[in-house]
Amino acid sequence: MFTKILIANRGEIACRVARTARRMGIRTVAVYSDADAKALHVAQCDEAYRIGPPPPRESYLKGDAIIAVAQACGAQAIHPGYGFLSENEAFAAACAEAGIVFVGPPPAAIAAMGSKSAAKAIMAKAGVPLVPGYHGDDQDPALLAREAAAIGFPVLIKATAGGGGKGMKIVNAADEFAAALASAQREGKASFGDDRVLVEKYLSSPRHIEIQVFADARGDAVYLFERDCSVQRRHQKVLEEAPAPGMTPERRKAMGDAAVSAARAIGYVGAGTVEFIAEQDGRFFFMEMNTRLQVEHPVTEMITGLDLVEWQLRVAAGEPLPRRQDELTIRGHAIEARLYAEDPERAFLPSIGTLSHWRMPPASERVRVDTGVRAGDEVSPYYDPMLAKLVVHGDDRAAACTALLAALAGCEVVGVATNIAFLERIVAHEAFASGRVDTGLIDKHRAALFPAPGPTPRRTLVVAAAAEYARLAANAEATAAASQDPHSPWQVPDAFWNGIGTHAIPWTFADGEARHAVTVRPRAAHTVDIELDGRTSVVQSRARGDRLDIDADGARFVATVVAAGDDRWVFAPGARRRLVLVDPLAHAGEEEAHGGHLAAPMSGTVVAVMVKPGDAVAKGAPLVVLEAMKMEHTIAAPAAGVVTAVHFGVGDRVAEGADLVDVADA
Ligand code: MV4
Repeated sequence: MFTKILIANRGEIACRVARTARRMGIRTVAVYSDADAKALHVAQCDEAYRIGPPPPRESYLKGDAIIAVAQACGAQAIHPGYGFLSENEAFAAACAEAGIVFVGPPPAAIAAMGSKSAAKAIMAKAGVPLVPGYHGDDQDPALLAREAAAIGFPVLIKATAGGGGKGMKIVNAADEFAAALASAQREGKASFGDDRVLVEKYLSSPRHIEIQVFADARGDAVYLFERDCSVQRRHQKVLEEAPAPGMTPERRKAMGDAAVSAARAIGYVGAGTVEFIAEQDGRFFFMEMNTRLQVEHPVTEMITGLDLVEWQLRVAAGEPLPRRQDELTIRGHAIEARLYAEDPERAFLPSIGTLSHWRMPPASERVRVDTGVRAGDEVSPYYDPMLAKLVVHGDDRAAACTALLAALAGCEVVGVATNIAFLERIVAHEAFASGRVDTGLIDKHRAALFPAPGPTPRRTLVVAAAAEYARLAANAEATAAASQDPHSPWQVPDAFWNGIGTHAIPWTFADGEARHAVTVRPRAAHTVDIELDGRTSVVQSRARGDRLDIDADGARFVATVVAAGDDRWVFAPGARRRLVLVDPLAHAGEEEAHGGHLAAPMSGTVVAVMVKPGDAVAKGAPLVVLEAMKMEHTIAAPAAGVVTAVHFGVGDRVAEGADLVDVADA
């Protein structure tokens, strides 16, 4: 076995690989970009080396630099994780050339699966079922149209070099074919520099079922059962589970055998995944093979009790597969939820910022949290916005769903927008709970999954007010403790007696457009009356670390309230909400002065400034263009006026909420 490996990746997967290596007594070497100098994966490895600036092209994709680090520090193998160099044939070959083991398949196996049509030809020969279709070399439009008619509409045109849904066109009838073909060819050319296409029978609501395979260098291969990854949004997986709902032992064996045949057909070694799309009646068809360890491998680990990274390292070191097919069994049910730094309310735009508060549910037999971040970390625009994977296990699917909802409820994130509430809605939705998943689930249930925000729950406001009072009392005590004068009234330690205890304190919390007036009256130490909407609640609260043990009218629960500026993030059972503490004095008079102040809707880089102070602008005129995660966002004038100030220039980085431009009313 290796004594030292280099991990050519970042984030959760680098941390996850390091964990297994450490357990196996293997020393670990991290590489990092300037954006990751203080990242968790760097802290968790035994050694770390800088490889370049933040953009992946200049760091995590620089194979030569990474191989040079491995050679210099004496690492015998490189684990590429997923993404980056993991499916790069040239990198796998360069490792071999440098005398370093690439923890992955042989370069030829990567190459064989790189082209969709070539992969399909290999699979057809190996007897793996394919969607009825044409994947030949002849790209004559008339021939393609005849093939489409022979397959029967609807058909799907796919860019041969494509992936992730790019260059895919559904064609419902013969007279739409020519235009759709031209469009798919243009997209293929633009995205991949390759305008070749294939044509397939279109399945309207398939399921995405993939088989985990493993092969060793002696020619043995096994399958580690299936994962159902049907719940996706724009080809981005959201929830993955194993086993697949409704899978029968016979179909599992048929798909497993087909996947093993696929692996054998290309001389595969290591961890791989064979993707199928499946009809509701159970018929399945080969889609593609991923020649890497996948993001969602933990659900397979949870149901098999195995460590796939350990298997990868053993196979890469020349050992045989640790188990035979007849020694592999499924226990219970596992589900993974991907937590992304993205904003479901803003078209899932990636959200960047500092994780000012970060709490994940505690790990246990049933809950696993794989993450590459910790409180205080910066979520940068350079890399994938996945923050963590929450993986749960239950005796059956219903138990796993329950465990996942509980785990999601324990997630508290402040500093970036996340998809946590969206995940909670999907898992709680009947379509998911019933196991009737397919790739159209999110679109089909859009209304339920993107509800308009409802009224602020009373509990949210009660908790926010109790926390505000606790904060005030704690400040008073801190002031007393810091006072030099032993006779100062501030020395009286009980907030109830030191002045703040004798007044009713009014606070207003904003939730979107709504305003909620709350009055807090101290009654005794740790006990207040909270009046809201004409009703009074008796609330006891005691701080425990950054949490509050609350008893509100006899209901006991634990809550966290995180203050960030005027924002108050409330996390309590059934409540996950941002309120804004409205300070009646702080912004007095501001309304007028900043009437036309325009704030950055997201963090990003200013890529264009169209105006200067003194310019008259019409309503809707573009003022500034921001770029975040390769998407452009134009800030327009909300009303006609005159520009009084421009606070940033082209190339400046701005934080969400920063003043960009001031416009005075015309
Ligand atoms: C399909 C299909 C329906 N019919 N092929 C999307 C990405 C690519 N890897 C394969 N994809 C699909 N191919 C035929 N003949 C539907 C999809 C598809 C899809 C597949 C798996 C998971 C999610 C999906 C979401 C939309 C479309």
